[in-house]
Amino acid sequence: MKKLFIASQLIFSSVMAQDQVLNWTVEHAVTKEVLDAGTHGSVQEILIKKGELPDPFYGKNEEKFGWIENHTWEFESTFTVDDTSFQNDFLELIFPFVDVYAELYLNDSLLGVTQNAFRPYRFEVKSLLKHGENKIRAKFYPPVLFHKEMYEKANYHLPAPNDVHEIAIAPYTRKPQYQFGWDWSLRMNTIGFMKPVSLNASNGIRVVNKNVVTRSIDEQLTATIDLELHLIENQTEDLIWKSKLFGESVLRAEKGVIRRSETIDKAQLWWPRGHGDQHLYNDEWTISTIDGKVIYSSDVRFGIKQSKLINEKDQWGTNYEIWFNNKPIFCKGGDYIPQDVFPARVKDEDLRKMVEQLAATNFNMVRVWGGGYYPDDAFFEACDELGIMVWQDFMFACAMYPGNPDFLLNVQEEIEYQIPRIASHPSVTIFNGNNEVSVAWKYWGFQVRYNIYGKDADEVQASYDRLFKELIPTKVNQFSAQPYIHTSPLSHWGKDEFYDNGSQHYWGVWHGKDPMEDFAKKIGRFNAEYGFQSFPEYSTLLNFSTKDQWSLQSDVMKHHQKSYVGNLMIEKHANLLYGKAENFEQFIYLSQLTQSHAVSIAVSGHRLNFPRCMGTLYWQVNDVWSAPTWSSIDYYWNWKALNYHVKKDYEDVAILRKEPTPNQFEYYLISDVPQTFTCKVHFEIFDLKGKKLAENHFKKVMSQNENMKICLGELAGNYANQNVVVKFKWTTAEGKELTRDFSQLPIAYNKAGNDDSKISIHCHDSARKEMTIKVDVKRYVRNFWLFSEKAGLQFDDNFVDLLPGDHFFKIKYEGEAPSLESFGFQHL
Ligand code: BMA
Repeated sequence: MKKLFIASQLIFSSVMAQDQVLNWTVEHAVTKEVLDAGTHGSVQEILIKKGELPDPFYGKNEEKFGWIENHTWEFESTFTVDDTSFQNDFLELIFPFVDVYAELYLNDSLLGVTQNAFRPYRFEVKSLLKHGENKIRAKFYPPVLFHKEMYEKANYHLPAPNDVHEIAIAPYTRKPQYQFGWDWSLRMNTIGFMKPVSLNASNGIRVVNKNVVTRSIDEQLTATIDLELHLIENQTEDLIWKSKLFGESVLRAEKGVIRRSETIDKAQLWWPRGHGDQHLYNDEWTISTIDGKVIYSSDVRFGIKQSKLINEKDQWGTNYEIWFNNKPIFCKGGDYIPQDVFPARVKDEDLRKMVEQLAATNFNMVRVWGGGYYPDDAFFEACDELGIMVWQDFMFACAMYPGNPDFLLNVQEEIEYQIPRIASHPSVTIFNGNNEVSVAWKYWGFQVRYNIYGKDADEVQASYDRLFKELIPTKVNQFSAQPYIHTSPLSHWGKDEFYDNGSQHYWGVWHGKDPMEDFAKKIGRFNAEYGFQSFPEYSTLLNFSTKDQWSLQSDVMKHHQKSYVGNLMIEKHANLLYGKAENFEQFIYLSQLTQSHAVSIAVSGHRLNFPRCMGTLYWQVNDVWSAPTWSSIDYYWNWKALNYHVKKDYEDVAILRKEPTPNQFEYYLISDVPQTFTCKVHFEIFDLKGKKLAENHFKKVMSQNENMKICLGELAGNYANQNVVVKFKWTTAEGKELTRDFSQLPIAYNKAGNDDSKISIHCHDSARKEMTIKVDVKRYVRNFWLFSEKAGLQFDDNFVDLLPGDHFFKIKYEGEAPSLESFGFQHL
């Protein structure tokens, strides 16, 4: 018998006190060696660990991994079941995340074939288990092998433009679509168990999901809620359900769900951050048989809230508004993709850290994009605690999907598990059927490219309707009270009228030929994607390249750029804004400034366009590997310029700037918060030598979603559009003071100036792992970027404009302290 672990959710009153986590071996498909495979992790990771394959992120090593998909791989585990375990009602093998086609055999009997990485597989195996030693075998068929025959015989191939294999079968396969290749990801089609497999013992009932659904909240704040337990098999006996909050009730399951409806007076509601508290109720549930035997018990945390989507005709076109507890909310955030190309490497603490970073960036919403996988509970729990609304896509992206009965049944089983699990979190705000599938079919030339016409085209369209307009919404309604929309975006980019209707993914600059300024002008009603690529910082580059490869022409840099548009698009816009870079290091820095500029002008355009525009989510928050992409936080947790700047653009009470024509600056005070409060604004104007030229202050009563133009011309005489620095200080509704500096210089000003800036360690608290770096600048510098060879440092601020004098950067670090020599800087 291999290692024993206590599973986190111990099934109550099992005779077998501990659930067993299985340890695996895998037979090398070519050499036939038997390799240790641990509790979980892909074949690819096992071969890396063994030393047979190198780090796939490095250089062009990705190319060394393709052969793995041409073989079947066999895993095996031997485990012991003792006699007492057989006294339990159920002995169950639970496979939470099998990637993906695997024939499973227990003691040589076929248990089943797993066909979906997005749902757990559970097999009740008591009758198949032996007293003593047992053996389980899993034979994995990579998707390409599994579908090859069907693919070769098919009349037409479903469009899957991101799948880089010649046998492009991503849409037929229920596993993370980005692993087939994406424009920000290498292809890494993992094979194996992405989470530990365990043998669990339980008695009486087997619970799959526990869920609390808010059905209504009236004006007196009386809420009606449903408490639900989803069971594997229906239970026809009466059961006693004890709840710490709601007392005892005798109930029976119907269609596999035990449900009780309750009311809460004076409910304390859950609100997104910035709009109220994130109240969470804690309950304890116990289920017993009528003669008092406890068969299940669990702690339950839930929130009371209602969200809805309003998507109706209005004066501008068709709106797209998220309402929370009956109030419209302006949504600010970004699109989240998986945190690694290897899902088995992502731990709960990584998910939590990510959500903490979103909160630190002043997000109130995150969109879980449909080409990845459904996040674990730890992600949603952190969103519940930190007040981040979740827009949850179903896992379909940028391809056309089958609609035959087998495929629909496969998806049905996936979503019957995922909908109640995900919707039980109060932070979850809206479900969306897919990413860009509808616009892809209409506008991406699929019919011509994949030769799909007539009856075939009708079939593709009918499959879309069955999946996204029938099956998924029916299940969302059955298992949740969440709003649902079949796709995002509802409107394509391109024609002027598109921007007036529904959700928008604005790709006119990156995928079209629009000028950069259009980010500020082409504003959808809800902007669920828009963005621009940049390169990650030097320490990240060094993780995949050597300095002699630091050029856009090197094979390694080309290999890491997965967008068909290529690195030239970054170079083109960086050159237009800042002029040609002097060297590659400067180009990296300018690429980040260009990206940040693009998103920043979009965000102020979007926020100031309220109420016509009700949301802004930039593409993309994070990365699955180290490469130039649209991310604002790189694979090693380094914030790019974009993340520092968007944090300021997303403040609930913010000062934003517009530049309607070059070198003409307009400042706005804007507030999203529900409180009406008096905002005190103070500003100072300096020349570039640091001499104060003017200052002034004013008070303004701000109500929710109000914005006010700050007329510098009136308040500060003729400095309005001069080459000066404007420093603002203002108060939030809680009385906190915020600051933001703006420079009114041409954007590329001073790029080639002399550099006599100096940095030194000002203080260092090694116990708290905090350090302050002093930066002494002799002349006015812009976008001063302090960086380090050590990855993942948290700077209080960065990419800031500095007047001559001393400035201080506060840094938090993990592990070893960075040395002074590890730091460097860039500025304009
Ligand atoms: C949208 C996204 C992603 C893609 C991005 C950049 O289509 O949904 O599929 O990575 O644009 O091209």
